[in-house]
Amino acid sequence: MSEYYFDGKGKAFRPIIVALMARACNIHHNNSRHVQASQRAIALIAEMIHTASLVHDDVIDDASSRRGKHTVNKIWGEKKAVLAGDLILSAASIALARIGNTTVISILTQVIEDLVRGEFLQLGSKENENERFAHYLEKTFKKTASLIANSCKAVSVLGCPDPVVHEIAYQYGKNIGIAFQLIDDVLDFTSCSDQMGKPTSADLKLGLATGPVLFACQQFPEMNAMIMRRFSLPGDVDRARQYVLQSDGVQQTTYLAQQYCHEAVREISKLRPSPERDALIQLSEIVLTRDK
Ligand code: GRG
Repeated sequence: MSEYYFDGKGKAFRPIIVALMARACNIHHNNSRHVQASQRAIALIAEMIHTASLVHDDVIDDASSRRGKHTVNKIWGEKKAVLAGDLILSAASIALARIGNTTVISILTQVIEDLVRGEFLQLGSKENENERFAHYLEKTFKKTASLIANSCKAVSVLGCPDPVVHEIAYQYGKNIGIAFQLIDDVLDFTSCSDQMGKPTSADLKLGLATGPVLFACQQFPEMNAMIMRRFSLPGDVDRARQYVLQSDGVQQTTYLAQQYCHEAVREISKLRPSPERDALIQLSEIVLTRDK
């Protein structure tokens, strides 16, 4: 059950970023093979934490499909899915402890707290319209960007003693992570289930108002009541979807993601030139143009 998602079918977005960031930082310092092996372990640990959170997320959302196949909870039931997620997280913790660096341990355990707090933020909603967007961005950071930001920071800490480099790595990961989630929220409206490997309009069905809805609501204030009742009345999901598609919500969310990507590029450009730094710049383009 724990091995089920390690089938090479995920995008491996996090380990790719982490491996590139490690090499981009290593340009600033001469590193041993031992350090490089520890950085590689961080890339694996990041994907393991991600996978554990997907398994648990699917239990919370009662999801039936992911990556074009049945979820762990759908096949083996909720109890075993929770334990399978725990087992993946345990394996990640053991691998993290083996690296033997307490700074890196605290950086990556912060991610686990953020993931759980992000999930709690998603369970709640803000009644005050002005607080909604800040709440959404905080949830987005905690659920998605923290893992990328802190894994980037961890490899920079292992690879180079300069705190300026650590901050660049963190800021790149944070900005690219927020952009990644904003586009994820756009794709929930614009992509089809076959492409995504999971049902679309899933967020509305879960009662969630993401970027496209929050922007659409500025144009169509009548959406407010639907947001407040978490799209729970019959027809709410379809109506909200129509409002979003008639509004500029998708374009505005994409524009916001572009701003975060620009910021990520501005940060990473402070590192010394390297092919890996260029790849990280290119990756910001891929985040914006991806369709799954
Ligand atoms: C067990 C660590 C742990 C956490 C529990 C359930 C929970 C708290 C957190 C959920 C976090 C979560 C699932 C965030 C969504 C992040 C996201 C954008 C997932 C999709 O990532 P992709 O597109 O997926 O990179 P692939 O399938 O390519 O790996």
